[in-house]
Amino acid sequence: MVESHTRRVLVLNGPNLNLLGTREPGVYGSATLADIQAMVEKRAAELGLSVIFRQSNHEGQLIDWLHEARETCTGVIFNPGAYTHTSVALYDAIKAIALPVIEVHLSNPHAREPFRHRSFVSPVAKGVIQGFGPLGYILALEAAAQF
Ligand code: CA2
Repeated sequence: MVESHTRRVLVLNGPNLNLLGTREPGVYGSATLADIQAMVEKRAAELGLSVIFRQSNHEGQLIDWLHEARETCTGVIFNPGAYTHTSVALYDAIKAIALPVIEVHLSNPHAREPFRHRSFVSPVAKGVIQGFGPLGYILALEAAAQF
């Protein structure tokens, strides 16, 4: 169990987000994932939060990290990438860990192709922030600092 004074947030990133800043800047902006990590770590320190920042292209790895967070973290900020729109396994994992998960998207999936309009994560998320680029991660941190 995490002690009450410890606020540790897992910031989890799904498939292809390692490519940020290299392609499709019109959709995802020019910041790299390393840039976002630096922004998040800076704001987290100001908020007194400790942060674990991770990315994987593999669904099972994301699920293993969510399970691990149950023991080590007080909340999760999660950009599940395209798995958002496909993964019953992520839905089950988030439900199982019973931690507040804030779903974040750089773009606004509802302003894009219809296949991005359904999220398997939103029904089990505490809240959703989308369409604000990297700022979304910072807004999610502000929320995570409250629980
Ligand atoms: O807007 C978001 O953050 C998304 O989660 C990004 C996913 C997309 O499948 C979701 O619908 C919305 C895709 C991430 C792909 O990232 C790339 C970055 C650079 C170049 C190509 C892909």
